[in-house]
Amino acid sequence: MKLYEESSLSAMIARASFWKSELDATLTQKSAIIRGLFDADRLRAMKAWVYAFRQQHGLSGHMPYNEGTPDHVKLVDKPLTDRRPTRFVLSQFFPWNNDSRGNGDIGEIAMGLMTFRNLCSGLDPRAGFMDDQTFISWPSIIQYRQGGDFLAAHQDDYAFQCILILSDYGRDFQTGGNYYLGPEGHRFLEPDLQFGDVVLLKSDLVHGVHGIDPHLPLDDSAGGRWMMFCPLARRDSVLRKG
Ligand SMILES: O=C(O)CCC(=O)C(=O)O
Ligand SMILES: [Fe+2]
Repeated sequence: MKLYEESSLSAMIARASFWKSELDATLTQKSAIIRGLFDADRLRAMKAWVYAFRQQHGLSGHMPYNEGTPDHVKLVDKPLTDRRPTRFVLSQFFPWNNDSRGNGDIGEIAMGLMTFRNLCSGLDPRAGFMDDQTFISWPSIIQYRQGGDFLAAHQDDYAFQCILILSDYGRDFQTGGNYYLGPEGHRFLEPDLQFGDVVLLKSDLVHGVHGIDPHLPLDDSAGGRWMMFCPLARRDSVLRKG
């Protein structure tokens, strides 16, 4: 793990070629953490907004993704026999709902992170934005609830993953959290993470999330482990007509 303390995402975006080579060198075998980019109260307000959205709308079933899909929250629960076993609550906010949803800051925060991720991955800065015909990317907020929500070890498809941490190990939950498999084997990353950190992981680094407080009952509280990221996917593989 390599820690960078930075106070401005736009300053980092302005020096994207420096950050690209710095991260290319760092991320081959370990993760990077960028600390200090966001005001904690701003992030807490965003998290509270997402939780309130879920209390108001409830959990939806699976729905096809297209440019009419509403913002929604769903339980993702895939058994150990699945290709990517996991269990968590996923809230998704799509760029085509920007005008109507009034969800304040999510789009703004996500756009900065997406731009930084794109530039450091060697992609067009607007890759995944609404006007990109090839890729689509959208803010997704995950809550791993107490009672054992988890994500099995996996690799991702795209350049690197950029995860905004929205909970505190030791306060919001006591056990579990992010790990990766480095050259020396298993590396439990979560104790090094703080609320507001941005974690960068190269997509071919094997990583996952150990079960969150599995000794506690599953509940509907706002506790547990929270993070935001923006999946980057090919439009034609995600968006379906109808
Ligand atoms: O929650 C995390 O720290 C990791 C999430 C992750 O790896 C993913 O969504 O692909
Ligand atoms: Fe991942």
